[in-house]
Amino acid sequence: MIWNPEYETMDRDALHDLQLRRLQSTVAWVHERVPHYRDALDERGVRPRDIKSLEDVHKLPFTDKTALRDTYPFGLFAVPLDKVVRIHSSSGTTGKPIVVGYTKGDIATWTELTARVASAAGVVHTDLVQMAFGYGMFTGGFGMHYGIERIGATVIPASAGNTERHLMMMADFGTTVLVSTPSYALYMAEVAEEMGIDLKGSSLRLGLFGAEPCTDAARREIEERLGIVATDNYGLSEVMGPGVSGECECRCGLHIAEDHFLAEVVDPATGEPLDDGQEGELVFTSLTKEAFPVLRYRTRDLTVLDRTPCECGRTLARMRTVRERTDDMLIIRGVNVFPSQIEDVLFKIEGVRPHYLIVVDRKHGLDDMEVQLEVAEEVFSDIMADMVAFTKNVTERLHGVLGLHVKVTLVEPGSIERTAGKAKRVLDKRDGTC
Ligand code: DLL
Repeated sequence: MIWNPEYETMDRDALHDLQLRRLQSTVAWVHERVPHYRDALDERGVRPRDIKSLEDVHKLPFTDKTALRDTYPFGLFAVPLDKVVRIHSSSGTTGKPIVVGYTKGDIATWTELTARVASAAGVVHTDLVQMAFGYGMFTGGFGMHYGIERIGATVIPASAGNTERHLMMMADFGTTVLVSTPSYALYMAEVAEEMGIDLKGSSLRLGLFGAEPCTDAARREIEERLGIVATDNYGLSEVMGPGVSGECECRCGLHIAEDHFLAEVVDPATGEPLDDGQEGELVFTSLTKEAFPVLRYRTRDLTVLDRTPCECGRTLARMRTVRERTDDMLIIRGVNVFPSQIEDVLFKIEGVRPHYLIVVDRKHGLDDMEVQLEVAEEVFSDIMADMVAFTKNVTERLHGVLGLHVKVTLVEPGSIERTAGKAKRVLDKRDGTC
């Protein structure tokens, strides 16, 4: 269902007019209120009144994670704290997290946008929706919660973790929709199988998955093992959280809430704008945010934009599902490797389970890459010669795609750590050197 036809199916010329007006206000808003943006605009000699067309967005300075870290915690807020009704922060594995704030108006927008995403995915007011995103500093839980409640569906705020309790509630309550990361959905399937719970025969019919990449193979596996339709939605704390974009029933890209965010794709190396259809780094400028507006935020996520009309009737641009980030790339003995390339190879091999860990180290001055891989019981308990042949096959297929020798180690089912949130697929022990 289209939650807000007025905006989601807006004529694109009218949309561009709206975007321009909102862009002009945002630039004036940050110039007046946020010293970091004022300095960056002044340095480039750009005044708010210089924004006369949408193309003028290219005159604006980029914002990256460094600016957000340097102004920790509230330096980029455009309103005083007494106008901020909520704070979230990004996961930030090293150093200080990135703190983002929301006014009452921002929360209303966020609710509207997650309602759109959930609606586009197929949630209706009669659904019972089980949330397996964490409620806390992570934007996933609260962000999706309000939108789903807004639709009128029943939210079960189970939060992340305690998988057995999740499964028990699913069975007892008759949950129809699951909201989680795709990797957690797969883990749930595994635990359900161990507990003898038949998810395929349950009332579960739909999954809203996001916060991390999901390959086609992983999506198929989720659909098969849980007996549901799996949809993808995308967002990031710096821009808002979930609700930035999501798939409709056509599942041919994620519709971006362009009335609230101006999306660009740029060459990650040069920052030069790229045309629709070309892959590059996604960049967002917020158009309506009050507490934490962003100008040309470099997401590091790689995608392709498509502004052609979609069969669902929405006119909003679609972004291709995000498989890689610019900072995911590993350089192994001079060869560029994206973890998604490895995943693509692994998931095509029968007997491989969707749990693996890429371990990178430096031995005797040389990069060394190992893939630890869980395999099905039948493969693992087979005779030695078969295990050797299986490993050799995986090694050769990885070599074929990467042009690199990768050590493959088969590990017992269940031995790779599972998380209730975003899966960790890479362990780089090289101390940041490459
Ligand atoms: O992950 C917000 C979110 C929550 C989105 C729940 C969807 C559902 P952060 O923790 O700030 O925010 O992480 C943002 O996660 O830049 C992407 O690299 C990645 N990401 C988010 N959604 C997807 C997706 C939330 N659907 C970062 N596919 C982003 C691939 C995704 N990657």
